[in-house]
Amino acid sequence: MTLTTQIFIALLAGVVFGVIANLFLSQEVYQALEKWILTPVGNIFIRGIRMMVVPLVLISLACGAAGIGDLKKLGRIGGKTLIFYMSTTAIAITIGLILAYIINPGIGINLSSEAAFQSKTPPFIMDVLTDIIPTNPFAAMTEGNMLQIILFAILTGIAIAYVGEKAQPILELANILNEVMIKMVSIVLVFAPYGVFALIAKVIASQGLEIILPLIKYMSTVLLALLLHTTITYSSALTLLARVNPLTFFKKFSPTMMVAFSTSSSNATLPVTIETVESKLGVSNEICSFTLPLGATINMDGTSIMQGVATIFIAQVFGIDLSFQALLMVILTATLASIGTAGVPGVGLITLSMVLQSVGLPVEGIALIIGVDRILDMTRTVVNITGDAVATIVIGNSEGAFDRVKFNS
Ligand code: DAS
Repeated sequence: MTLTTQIFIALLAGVVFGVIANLFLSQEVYQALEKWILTPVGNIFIRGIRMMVVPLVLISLACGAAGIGDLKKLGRIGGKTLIFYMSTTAIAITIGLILAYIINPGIGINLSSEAAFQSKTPPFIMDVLTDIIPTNPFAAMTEGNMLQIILFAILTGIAIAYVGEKAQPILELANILNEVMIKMVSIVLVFAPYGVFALIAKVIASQGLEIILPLIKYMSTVLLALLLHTTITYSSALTLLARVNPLTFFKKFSPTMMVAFSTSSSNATLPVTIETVESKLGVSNEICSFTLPLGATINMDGTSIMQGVATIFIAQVFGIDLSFQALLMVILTATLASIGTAGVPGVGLITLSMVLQSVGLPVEGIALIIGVDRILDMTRTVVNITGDAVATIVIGNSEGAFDRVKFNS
């Protein structure tokens, strides 16, 4: 049985158990169950996710940035690719945030009493920008100061690339460590069904079925934002920047989208993405072999949409109003987090804890959405790889490395 199936079953079992506990269990019996089973199991899983944040973001960002470091070799192409990826990611988060404020998925339940959140005045934006530079990178890692870790990792990666051949052993070590980190994520995710069961059962038991509607609204907001970004942003880019028919693109790319949906992994889909964009959509191998592997690592528009919506949902559930400055911080952190999100299942949830921390939101809020995250992971991974393919066509066209006849055949 696949992990996805296990998580679905755990989700349903958790809902059923939560309803039974809410309606039929005595307070004493339920409190004992919560104290000895649900809370510890849920905390173990959440702590396992949080354990991964610093090493995963540090290493995968350094590797991703080292790939960006190829800019020196690819100059113009690399610069265009980076600007396109970061721009569409920022647009994606903005769509997610706007939709979240229109739909307000988190309004209707109030867990503010359970949050250890102490509202604090948001720091002055210029202090935030200067504080991103760590005076001690190792202290930043032990304190979990994610913006400082992100900056240090990106600079390290780019420095590795610019040192060139001599730094190759360090890059190889970083890539190996990245694989180790990704394996550790899959080990932590083995515990996901138990964690999902405990967390969703506890939420349903304490909040009753009223929590279901906000969760459905949360999922709908993410799915609608993913759909809008794919149909509006990507179709506009294909039409205006590459002057091709988006319908032809989606028709030819849909099998690859199905692979991404079923694997929940940009990395696992990458070989199919490259083959499709090259042989069916007509972009040269020289462009595909740079933009697509880089995109699978640093371009996660779907993930950033989830992170934008989840941040608003969790803030609303805990009764916290985010300032405009805090929203800018969410856009900055989620854009940077997307560089550090490896293209494997569930990583977007791990880097979400970093986005929440950056605006001082309780990371416990992840417990509310973790049960439904797998479904969203499948859909956001489709958007992640679609964004990579659209960028490749736009860049290929601008470089005269795009066979329009093949695209339209
Ligand atoms: N599943 C990841 C991917 O492969 C994205 C995520 O976890 O958000 O793109």
